[in-house]
Amino acid sequence: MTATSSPLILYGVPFSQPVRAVMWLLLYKSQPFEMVLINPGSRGDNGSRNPEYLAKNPGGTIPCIEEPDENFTLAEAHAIMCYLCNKHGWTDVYPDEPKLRARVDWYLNFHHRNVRDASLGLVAPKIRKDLNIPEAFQEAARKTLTHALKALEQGWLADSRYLTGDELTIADMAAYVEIGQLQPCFTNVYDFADFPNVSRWLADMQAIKAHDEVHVVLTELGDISEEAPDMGRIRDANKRALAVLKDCLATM
Ligand SMILES: N[C@@H](CCC(=O)N[C@@H](CS)C(=O)NCC(=O)O)C(=O)O
Repeated sequence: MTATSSPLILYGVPFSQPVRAVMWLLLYKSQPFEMVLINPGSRGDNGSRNPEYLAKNPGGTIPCIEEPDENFTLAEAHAIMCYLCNKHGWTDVYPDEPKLRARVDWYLNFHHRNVRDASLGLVAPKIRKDLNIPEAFQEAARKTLTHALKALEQGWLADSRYLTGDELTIADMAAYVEIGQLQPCFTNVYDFADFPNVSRWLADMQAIKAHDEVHVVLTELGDISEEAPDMGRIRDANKRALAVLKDCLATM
């Protein structure tokens, strides 16, 4: 008799951008996993600030993964994606040639406090009213995002199809979950007219395997540009996304 192994656990909610990046990699590679709902910022049961979760990820953020059979947990979306690629040998999306890999790592480091500010400046103020993000912070984050998009437009995406070359990598997934959420087909909170290369890349990314499954939460939530959604709408969008994910995992 062979012992059955427990699947990888991904903690988080589909609305979280870094959680979506990890979900996308796993679905793209058809890697089975189980998603366990953890609410960001909550101290309650299933909250990311609950002591039980803090024992797994002292930083109290989602995503976090756990390999129960190996007694291993890991947080930070980019660390998780690199680990999974290293573990499974997914060199198509995380090349092992040193200079190609370095370009992916370059983007993954650049992402924080640059592209990541898309959420702080444009999405969180509408979705997380409880955080009371000051207008000055929002404005600074919007400026940071626009500066980062200029770097993508004039640098990363000026001469190549994807961020680090002509092949898709985890850098593209990490970037798209932030930038892509702003598009008119989702939250509709940013005008990309000044960024033709970024717009072309956004369209290309929509055709990547598992894009639609990963973004169900945003399709469900819809346009938030005029009116901030209430908690019920956000909860329903997350629920629907989890149901679609469950179906998707069942057919893998
Ligand atoms: N650098 C982290 C950021 C994770 C992050 O900010 N997650 C948010 C949800 S999108 C979170 O867990 N917030 C809850 C909190 O900080 O209390 C990563 O990439 O994993």
